[in-house]
Amino acid sequence: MEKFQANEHQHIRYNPLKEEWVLVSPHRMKRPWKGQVEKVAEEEIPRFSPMNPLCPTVTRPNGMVNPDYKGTFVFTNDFPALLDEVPEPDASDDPLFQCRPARGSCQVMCFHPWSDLTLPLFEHHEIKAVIEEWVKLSVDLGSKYEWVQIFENKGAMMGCSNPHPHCQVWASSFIPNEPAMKDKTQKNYFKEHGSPMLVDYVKRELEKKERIILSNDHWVWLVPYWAVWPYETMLLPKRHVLRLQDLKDEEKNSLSIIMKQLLTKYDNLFQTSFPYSMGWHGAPTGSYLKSDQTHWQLHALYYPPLLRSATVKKFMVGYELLAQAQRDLTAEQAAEKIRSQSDVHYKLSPKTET
Ligand code: H2U
Repeated sequence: MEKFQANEHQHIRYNPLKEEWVLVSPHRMKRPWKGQVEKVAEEEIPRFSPMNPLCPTVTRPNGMVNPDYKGTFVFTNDFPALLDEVPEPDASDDPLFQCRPARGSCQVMCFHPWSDLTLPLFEHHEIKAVIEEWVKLSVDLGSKYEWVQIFENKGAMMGCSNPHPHCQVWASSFIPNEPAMKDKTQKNYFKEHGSPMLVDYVKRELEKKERIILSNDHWVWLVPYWAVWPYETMLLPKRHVLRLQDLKDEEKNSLSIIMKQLLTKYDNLFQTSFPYSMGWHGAPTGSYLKSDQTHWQLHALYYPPLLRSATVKKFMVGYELLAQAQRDLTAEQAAEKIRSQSDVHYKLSPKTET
């Protein structure tokens, strides 16, 4: 029998953060990737439109007028999923009908006044301004709520309703499922090993060098060993950092640099404005600010849906919905493909300007 090779033979991999397995079937990738890209005609987005409720000076449908903002702009979501003051249900511990009160606040954050600009085409100082605003929201909302979820849905494919560069922040009185599971697993790992799981993980990945896409003095961008989406990645600090607000100024500067490189490579992969859902996970806030959260490590997650081209996406259906996630391309192959992309954005590359 042939010797096992991870890039050839099927196997299952474990995600210690979520206690989940993923089926990897690289033999289905027999056909070598020829790098062909199906280009899609990119929609012309006006820099300003009086009809776009995220643009400066526009009156939103609820009658509120946006300021003539020049950098970032944050406002309370006009259609929030979480409100702060609402009647509360009685807590129920019936094992089949458990219920708890939920309070919260939803914010929308515009990254820039221009609708036709995406993050990889921002200047570094403009990305840094976005990072500073994330820190501010994390501090302000975190003083009141147990969890502050910063997330960006980019592209119509991810259900984003508006091309204007923006993200959302939902803060809640409860820790949602994903971070709650990560809290448990990181706590257990810390108890057993005496060090934070993701700090150890980054050290091991830096030694192995199989899934690293980019790294700089302070940050590592990699495809996690247990990635589920074809081009799923994680962005982690090299130092042990609990929350966004704990980042030093030089770490925020180098985050803006690696984010620009990361998003440029993503866009170059299929020569399209790469759709994704991204977000930050760090130690919980609110009442947790007073307790020891050493087991946590700050990290960002990027979940892009694309599989083979600007139009062919991966569907999490069938086996994935009913059994467990499955992928063909290995995490190592995905890392190699992203790594090999140019650091010059395809829209700025002389080749594509003809
Ligand atoms: P998405 O594109 O990720 O859906 O984010 C846009 C958010 O902006 C969305 O949650 C809010 C929507 O509720 N919004 C307002 O609060 N006011 C508006 O006038 C338009 C959109």
